[in-house]
Amino acid sequence: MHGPDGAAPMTFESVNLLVFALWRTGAADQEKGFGMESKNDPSDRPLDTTRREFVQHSLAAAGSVWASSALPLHAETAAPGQKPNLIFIYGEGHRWDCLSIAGHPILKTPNHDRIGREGVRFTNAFCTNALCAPARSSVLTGMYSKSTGALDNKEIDKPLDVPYFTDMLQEVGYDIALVGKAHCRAGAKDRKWDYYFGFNAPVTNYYRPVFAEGRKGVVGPEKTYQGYADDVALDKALAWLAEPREKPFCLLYWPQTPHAPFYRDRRHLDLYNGVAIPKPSTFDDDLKGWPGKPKAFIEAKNKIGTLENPDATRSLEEVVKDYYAGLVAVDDMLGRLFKHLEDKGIMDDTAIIHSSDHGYFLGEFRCFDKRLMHEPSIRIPMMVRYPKLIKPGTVKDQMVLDLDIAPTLLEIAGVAPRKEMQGKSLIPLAQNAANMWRKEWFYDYYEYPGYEDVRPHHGIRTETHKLMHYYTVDEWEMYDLSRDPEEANNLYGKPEYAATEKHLKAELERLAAQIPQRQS
Ligand SMILES: [Ca+2]
Repeated sequence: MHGPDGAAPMTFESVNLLVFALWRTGAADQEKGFGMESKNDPSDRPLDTTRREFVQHSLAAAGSVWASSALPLHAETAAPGQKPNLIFIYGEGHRWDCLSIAGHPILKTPNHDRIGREGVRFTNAFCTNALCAPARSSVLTGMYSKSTGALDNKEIDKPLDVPYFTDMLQEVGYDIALVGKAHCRAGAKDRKWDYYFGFNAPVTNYYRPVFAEGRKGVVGPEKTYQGYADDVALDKALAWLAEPREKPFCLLYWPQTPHAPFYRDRRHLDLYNGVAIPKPSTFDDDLKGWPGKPKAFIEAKNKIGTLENPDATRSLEEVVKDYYAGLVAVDDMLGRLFKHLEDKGIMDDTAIIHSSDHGYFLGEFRCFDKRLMHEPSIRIPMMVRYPKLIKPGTVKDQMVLDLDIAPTLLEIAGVAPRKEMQGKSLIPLAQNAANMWRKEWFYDYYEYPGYEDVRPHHGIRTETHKLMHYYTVDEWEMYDLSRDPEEANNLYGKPEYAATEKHLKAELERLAAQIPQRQS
């Protein structure tokens, strides 16, 4: 099956998108009296396209992942002054399971939990490139690394000439701010933020942090501050929020904690003393030579206790406890942020989304950090609280991506996504109104050689399986996640799984070919 240009093959993803689009068209018809029952339909709002245009858009885009948000469904529907405020809390390497609402046995994260308890929590959320700078570029643009050209943590002083969703919000009257760890192309300082307080590095000094501050697109020199880095940033964010304004705001609060080197806030120096830290079942796989793992995995310099690494992960207990304590510090900060919103009486007028740039290995296969396509590295939290659109306590298990964040925030603001965006708004899914959703998705990682020497790889993740290819050395990993969620048993090359392997390889090739490659 081919798209109208005769070039790009129709894939599961694009078929899903097409059906998704046609379903939305049905919703449009309902408004016009064409029938099709759809209660609680998120599309029960003015639409700016006719059914004919809709189908044309859908067909034109069907052969490409560019189609993801190709449909101008919600071109500015809200009148000025009625738009909700938006807060995007973007955790740093925050694992999906490190929330008490996700059942964590040790961590207490009541403020994070509140977002999910009073909103929606997506239990299968993923990043598409588990590395700081490319992930941050992807959430700002709603596009894969391959399409933004921001592939790795290198060349981060280079501007990213793709519109951010925040640029689009600003165009329709939002005050926009980025506060905390930027660490993306140009540090995002090339944008005309109404307020900017950030740094463009993996991490700043935890106790004497260095930030640059700016207004209306003019950013001043870096200055050193006293205090725990993200507390300093939050103070600045709260001061900005407290300023009188007529316009709605969009605040990106992006803490750096708990990024290595894992320095804790003073009040958490003795947290977890005497607490036993569970050891992952695969922690001792190194002693057995990492059974089934390819050389590309084994040779990556991301193992706890390796001397080469300056981030000083000396023991499992140390790295895990410091990481947890960092997340507790962030949780405290969210409490302060929410109190501010409540004191101002705007908590329910503000849509709050929480996610993370990537996950984090905490001793699985003796690894720390991220980059690899294994579950601890790619799974992230994803929660949205906005009671005007989302029923409290909603839990969804469909696979959602970091690419979905930009279209989601745009939809809440009533702004049409760019057609180049490759994610989908999560709002229909949260409202149980998305009867089709992705069943598979593409992952890619590029940075090599470099820090940790994780070889480039890409892969496909379905609801039950994963196939990874380290394509520069032609090594593979394949897992049946439904039976082996810890990815301990590499099935690649085993004759009894040949059919699965063949199918996943074909699907991976098709997904990879769909995503436009930007020459950066
Ligand atoms: Ca990161």
